[in-house]
Amino acid sequence: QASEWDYNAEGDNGPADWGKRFPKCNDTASSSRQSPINIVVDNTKYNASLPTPEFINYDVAHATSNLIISNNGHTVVVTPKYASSDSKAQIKYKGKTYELVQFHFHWGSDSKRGSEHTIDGKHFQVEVHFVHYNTDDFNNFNEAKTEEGGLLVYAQFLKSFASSANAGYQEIVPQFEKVKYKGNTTTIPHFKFDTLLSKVPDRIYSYPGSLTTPTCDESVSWIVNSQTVEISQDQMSKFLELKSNKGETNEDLVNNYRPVQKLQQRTVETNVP
Ligand code: SG7
Ligand code: ZN
Repeated sequence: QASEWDYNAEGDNGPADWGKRFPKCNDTASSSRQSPINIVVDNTKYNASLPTPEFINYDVAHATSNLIISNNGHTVVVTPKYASSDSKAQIKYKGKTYELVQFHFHWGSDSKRGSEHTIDGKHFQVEVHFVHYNTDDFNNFNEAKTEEGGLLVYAQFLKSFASSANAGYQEIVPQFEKVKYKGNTTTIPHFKFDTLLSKVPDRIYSYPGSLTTPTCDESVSWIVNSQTVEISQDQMSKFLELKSNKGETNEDLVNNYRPVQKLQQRTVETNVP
């Protein structure tokens, strides 16, 4: 099927072939700015005036709002559905305001893989993406998604290490069994999203990039938090029960990360010397 793509290196629809049907996914032009990338810490540039992202309403749990969790076959996406009077979660960064539209996960079958970004070649087992669009310059996510400066994605690495469950992720992960198959959806109560993040301010990496799935639009300002959050092995095991299809065959939804792309002419900035 022409619109299909997957993470399978062996087939014809895997990351190395995305560019054939989705030309923006090619990383070969010197001007290209594809994501994810490997962050080489020694090559990052300290910028003393790089602002710390400011999280707005990440500490609010709306009593009347729900979150929709769905399995789209590529990941599990969590989407806030706000009541009109609710204050929306936002990030302020470099003078622009970005509204959170959804967050989702990339993960691996073991601790040596799973994250999309790598730091000095090292993967983490899970990377969470908090996807925001620029509400100062665009009317909605779809208008912003193809445009330079349109999106901001904040990346948080997770590792399964702790023996006790992470309370923030415990709001979500036990619900995975209700969205085991592609197309499954459920709702849960709104909770405070700051419980999903390592505390800020901290060392961040900031660089211009793209969406990491087709159509790979080069519209994303990436902020990668260097600090990891620990979840329990039991919580990690819930990721590994998810399926990428509707249940007719047994296809695990796992290793849903794009390989790192060429840095080309870009510089990764950091806020800590
Ligand atoms: C995941 O990553 C989903 C996509 C998302 C894509 O496959 O979260 O979103 C939905 C609603 O399915 O695509 C346009 C978009 O947000 C790429 O996002 S990412 O670059 O942060 N990984
Ligand atoms: Zn993502």
